[in-house]
Amino acid sequence: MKTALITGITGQDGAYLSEFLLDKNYRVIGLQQPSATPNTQNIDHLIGTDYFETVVCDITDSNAIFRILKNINPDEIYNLAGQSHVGLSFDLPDYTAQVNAIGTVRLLEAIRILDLKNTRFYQASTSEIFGNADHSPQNEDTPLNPASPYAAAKAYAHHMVKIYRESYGLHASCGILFNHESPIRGAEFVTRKITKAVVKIHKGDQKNLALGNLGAIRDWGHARDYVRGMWMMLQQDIADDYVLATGEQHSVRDFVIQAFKHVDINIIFEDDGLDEIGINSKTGKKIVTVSPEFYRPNDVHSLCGDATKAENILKWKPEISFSELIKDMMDAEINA
Ligand code: NAP
Ligand code: F7E
Repeated sequence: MKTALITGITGQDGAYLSEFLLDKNYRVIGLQQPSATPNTQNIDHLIGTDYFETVVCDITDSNAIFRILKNINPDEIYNLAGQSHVGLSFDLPDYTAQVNAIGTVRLLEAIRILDLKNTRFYQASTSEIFGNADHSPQNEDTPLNPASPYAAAKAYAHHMVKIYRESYGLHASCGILFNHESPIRGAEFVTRKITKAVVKIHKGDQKNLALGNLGAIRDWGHARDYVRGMWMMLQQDIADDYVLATGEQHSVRDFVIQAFKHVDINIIFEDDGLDEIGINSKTGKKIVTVSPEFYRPNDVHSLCGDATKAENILKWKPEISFSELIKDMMDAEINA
């Protein structure tokens, strides 16, 4: 039986990856941030089941990382721990670097110094490292041009993984993942914020949804497809970096329109910039507004991934479409 160590076990990807690996008969050990009130809602259904356990460890604590890696000597490490909110990284640049950049180096150093020769390492890299790229779609050769403290920290980690792979022969791969969502996406990310609000507005529990940059365009996939790709990367004989993406683009505004359709509300947008509003075409009520509060000091306006390399080498392809993603998120919200 193989042992996988997952950092960021309580997050969206940590939970889906755990389910995926347990199905493949792995023993899964998750690192969980210390907290007086642990945030375990995404993994509560796994706690207490066979071959699943969690260990308390903050990714900023080198000694704890060394001790845990020495004890476990895992076959695979998936480094998913992250301060993952791009907007928040502008307020917390120091902490974001400690977790997203140096946290990765702590793990790489532990593997190297403890001489864990059979341990394979996955790094949660991100499309944000491309920033506002000058060509589209983006692939593994696109120059890095980070536009936020989050992206800069992830770009540093991305480079360090390559440096450890080339300098010390570590089996270490970066998954350059474009946005992926699900019913358990954090509520502070735009897709989940929208699906939650749409259901509340439909039920009459909320009047209005205030958003930021409605014109931002993303390549959104489903987290279930992307965790499968993470695992596939670590099954390769030779470690390498891969883009995982759908190659399809939608704006935040489009996501809003599609989500409201699920509750039979047709929404029409009028005006632009901070004055843009979304109106319920039946009632004439204003249900979407724009607030400067949700704008970032610098935003990535458009991202689109080219996953040809993953398709050719890993035989990975996303199986869940954009409309199925929205349906999954909306159905879960309605049933919650
Ligand atoms: P997420 O839901 O925000 O999960 C992040 C996880 O990291 C949580 O378990 C969190 O713990 C943990 N964490 C945060 N700070 C930590 C620390 N100091 N020590 C230990 N654990 C810490 O993010 P996700 O969507 O699952 O994404 C997983 C990883 O992929 C992240 O690194 C993210 O930056 C990256 N990524 C995500 C996407 C995407 O679209 N989802 C795309 C590309 C890359 P708590 O639950 O206790 O906060
Ligand atoms: O924003 C715009 C916002 O916060 C998407 C993380 O998982 O994916 C994620 O980063 C877009 C941005 O995700 C609101 O300005 C408008 O342009 O959902 P998001 P993100 O920034 O793309 C990447 C790949 C990661 O690696 C990250 O970890 O939507 N937007 N209005 C808004 N965004 C938020 N959060 N809230 C709004 O009200």
